[in-house]
Amino acid sequence: MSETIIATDVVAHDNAAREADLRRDYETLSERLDRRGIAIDAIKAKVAGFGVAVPSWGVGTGGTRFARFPGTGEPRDIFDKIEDCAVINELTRATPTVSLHIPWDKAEPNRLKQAASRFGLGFDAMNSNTFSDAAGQSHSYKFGSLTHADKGARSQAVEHNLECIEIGKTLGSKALTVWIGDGSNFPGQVNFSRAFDRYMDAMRAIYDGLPDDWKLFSEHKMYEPAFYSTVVQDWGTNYIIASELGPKAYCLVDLGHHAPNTNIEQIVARLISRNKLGGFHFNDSKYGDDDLDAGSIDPYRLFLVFNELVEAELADESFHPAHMLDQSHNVTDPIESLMLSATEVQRAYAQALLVNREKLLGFQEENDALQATQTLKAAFRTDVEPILALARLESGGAIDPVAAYRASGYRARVAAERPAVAGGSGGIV
Ligand SMILES: [Mn+2]
Repeated sequence: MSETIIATDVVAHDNAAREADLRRDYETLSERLDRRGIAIDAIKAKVAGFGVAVPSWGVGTGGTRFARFPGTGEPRDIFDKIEDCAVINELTRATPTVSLHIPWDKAEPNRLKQAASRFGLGFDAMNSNTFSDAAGQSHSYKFGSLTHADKGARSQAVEHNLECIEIGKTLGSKALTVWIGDGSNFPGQVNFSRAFDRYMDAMRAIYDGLPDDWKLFSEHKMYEPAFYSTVVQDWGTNYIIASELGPKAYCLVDLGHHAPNTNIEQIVARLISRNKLGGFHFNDSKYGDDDLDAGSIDPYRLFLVFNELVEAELADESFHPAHMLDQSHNVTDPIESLMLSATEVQRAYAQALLVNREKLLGFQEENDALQATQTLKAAFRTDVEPILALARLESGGAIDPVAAYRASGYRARVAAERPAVAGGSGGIV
């Protein structure tokens, strides 16, 4: 039995005030779904089995190029971060794993493993960092890492990725995510082809160090920190990388790493069709890589992405892409944002499970555009909150995670234990 951080009586007390209403709402929804031929308990079981990883860097307050306004009780180190992640999972029962970032979270691997297993947490993909310089490293990444003109810098970046794999082996991780900040700020600054050739050589060296049961995720991003060109700029380049590296290499899609209005769900479908979709970094955006909370701006787009994922899951039971949140919390309590974001991702999944795929196929075959799109809308419009809330309750979580969290006084308690830090590690990848 795992330890809990939030007192169980606090959660039980908050749940008790909401449970009768929840059960009535669930019963009503059950009747409505029954009329559509959908068994609500089967949807609930799938939702209960759905997990999304929390990034260790997400529990600290984020910032912009202009400023960072620290919150209270911010985690001082990876062990505080793991406790914050445990709180998120305790209340939502939707985030059973943590994704680490090296070197930010570097600590003795067995201590990390113990700290997480105390709360029943596991580890998701390892994330390397060659987009900023760590203290004491020989070569700077100011002008690139895996694609740097200098072989010494490239080798150092490869070695760092191999070290992340070693740490991950002890932790029980099964994937390495590589995102590089390499690119250029001026036309002519780098040669596109030479930079990509160097990237592929470096990635082949990392791929060769990957255990057989691991996956290598490459993550594309169209701009930032380089503002004229990035080396892995879009899904096309990402697909070339994953295809050429081999069967353990997959593409990772960060929802924020595309131009505004890009049809991301179509990119998802393409990658699925070639068995190269490795996983997601969920967040939301309005203008660029805004790293806003998942589902906060365009929940319909999140639903449409899950519509593709559910289609793939129904066609192939072994289809299990990695799910992780990757967002920056600048004006909210990161724990509250991450709890709600995990719930939003679950919600999109539940709604996508409600799509009547037989009807949809019929409308597509008949070229009935209006009814086809209404079939999707019917699923999206369904308020699945009672399904999510009952799944949480039955797994030992909170019917209303934010209410239970606020009632627990956790933030005030850790604020007293953790002195405020002016800088602190943050970061968005
Ligand atoms: Mn990302």
